[in-house]
Amino acid sequence: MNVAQKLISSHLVEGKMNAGEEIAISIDQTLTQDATGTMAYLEFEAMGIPKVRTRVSVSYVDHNTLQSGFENADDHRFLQTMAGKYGIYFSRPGNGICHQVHLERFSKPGQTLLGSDSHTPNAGAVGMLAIGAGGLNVALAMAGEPFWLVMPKVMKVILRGSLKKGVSAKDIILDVLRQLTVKGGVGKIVEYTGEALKNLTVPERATITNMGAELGATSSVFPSDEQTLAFFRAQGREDEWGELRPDKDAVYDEQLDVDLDNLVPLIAAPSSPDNIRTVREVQGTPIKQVCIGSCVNSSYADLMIAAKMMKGKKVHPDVSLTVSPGSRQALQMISENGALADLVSSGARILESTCGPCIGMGHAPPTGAVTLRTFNRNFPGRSGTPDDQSYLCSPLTAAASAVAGVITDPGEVLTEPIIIPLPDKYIIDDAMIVPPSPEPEKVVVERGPNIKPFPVKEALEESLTSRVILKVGDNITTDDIMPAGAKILPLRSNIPAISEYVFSKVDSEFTSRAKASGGGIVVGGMNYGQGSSREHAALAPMYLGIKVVFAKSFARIHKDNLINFGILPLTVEPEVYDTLEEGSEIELPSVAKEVKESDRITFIDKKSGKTFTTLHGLTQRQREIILAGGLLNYVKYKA
Ligand code: MIC
Ligand code: SF4
Repeated sequence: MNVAQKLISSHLVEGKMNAGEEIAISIDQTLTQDATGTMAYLEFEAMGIPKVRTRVSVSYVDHNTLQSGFENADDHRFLQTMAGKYGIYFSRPGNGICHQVHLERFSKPGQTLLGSDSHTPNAGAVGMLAIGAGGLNVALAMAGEPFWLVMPKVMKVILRGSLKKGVSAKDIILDVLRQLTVKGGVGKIVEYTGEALKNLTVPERATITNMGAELGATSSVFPSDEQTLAFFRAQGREDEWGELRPDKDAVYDEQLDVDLDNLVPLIAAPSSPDNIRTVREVQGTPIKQVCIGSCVNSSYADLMIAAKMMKGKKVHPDVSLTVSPGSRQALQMISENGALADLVSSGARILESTCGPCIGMGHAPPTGAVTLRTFNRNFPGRSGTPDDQSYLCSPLTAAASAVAGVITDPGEVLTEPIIIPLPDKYIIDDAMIVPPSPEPEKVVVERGPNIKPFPVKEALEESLTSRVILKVGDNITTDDIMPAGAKILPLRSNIPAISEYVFSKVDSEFTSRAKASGGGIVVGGMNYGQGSSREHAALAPMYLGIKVVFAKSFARIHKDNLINFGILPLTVEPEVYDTLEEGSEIELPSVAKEVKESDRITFIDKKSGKTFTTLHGLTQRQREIILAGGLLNYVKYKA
């Protein structure tokens, strides 16, 4: 078996490990972050279970920390008191980004992790099976339920050779994205092997597994080997380490090669993570902003690289450089060894250890400006500036460019490679992680006025007639469906309020149209709903009465979220997509019966009078969820 198969088989509770078949796996650990966590805990609370049934569950606060009003502060209190009451560790605001802290302090080879954030596969760097999912799935996992997924194919990525001057782990994953695109990982686990692994540290591996989310992959994983042991030793967690390697004769479904010897610095140009160029191709482009940080490149080593590059130099006067450390540990390390002073004296603006500019929580770039980010997503407008020109690159490229004021190939300015060895010992201080309360019965959950109950849907109607109120193209992201940023993110625990912003960046009239017509249908292209795991991108449309989404194909997490909230995701052929128009009235004459009994759904375009049928592709369990009107109803019904 390969590593992915070993992880799945040791957690398999239902189904067979044949690619494409539905399976259920037991979940050892969960993580949530504040932006998805408030909903997830409200959902968990509704299940009436006194204590989480996982080995470890952690609630992080890292997305919403601006506290420009009472909303975020209320959410933080809610999350902390919920954690205390239900047996969950609480990582306080300021302690770091969930994926970075989880890797440092909680990850464990051989275990499974389900997180309500799409970059949860970050922890695959230590040989965990780490998967991103909607908050409701995570809530169920906390309640001890298994997680259902379609058994993925396993793709082997062989890393050969070694990294050269100016090239780093970020360039490896950018090369994989170049080869596979943002759709190339759908239905797959990407497993890394090859001789280059012996020199790749865990934080470097995490950069690679983290951005597997951008491939659309179910997860990404490395074996647990000597490098993993060195990391656990340095984290003072040697006893948590365990070995996990593929068998010598392990079989894989697909294979891809990356030759590190020939790799050059790469960059994702606006506005998709797979729009890959060499840095040289865009070298000399003037920039106005450089942001170093986010869950993909904010480790101690990443910050050290930036500090070494900036030492004795100044940020170019036209550039604003922000640095957001991934964790308090990383920040403590660079403050104690003096590297922070080098960054400060270079003119870097040091931000909190949070997601910050990655999710548009402050530091939006100027109008039309080029912003260079070590982040993982450059979807249009995500930075907070509607016409942003956002590029993704490594900390090496970012720092070299911050000094030059133009996009710069770090290989050309460095005289020798910068190598940051794994420290023998990280600073270990878990003071900002609050353990569950020893007296949970005494904890009172605090709920401010921003925290509203979540809406629930009725069972699926026998027949449906509704209008197409929006038609969009390929690769629509959940940032398009339910934007984030400093204005909207604080409303994550208030569905009525946040639903005012559904598709607001794509079509400012969407919500009013949905309300006027009592709901509607959305038509999308390929890879509909890529990106974030935010269930709000399904929950808020459900609140507005969206009943069906037709698309050429769906991204995994979003499709699950639609089903979880009773919205029927129907895949249609390109010819059918072409005939569906905004304003078309669509009838699904016997939708409930067909979901129940047939593998096809019939629908009629009332304008043209044409009748279509499409395979719904739902598993038995998904059918029952849709019929019940969503996963919560289904679980109640089962109970
Ligand atoms: C993101 O990177 O888009 C987020 C914000 O971390 C999301 C989660 C969310 O929307 O709260 C994700 O990646 O799942
Ligand atoms: Fe936070 Fe950005 Fe990572 Fe999402 S991608 S978890 S917003 S740092």
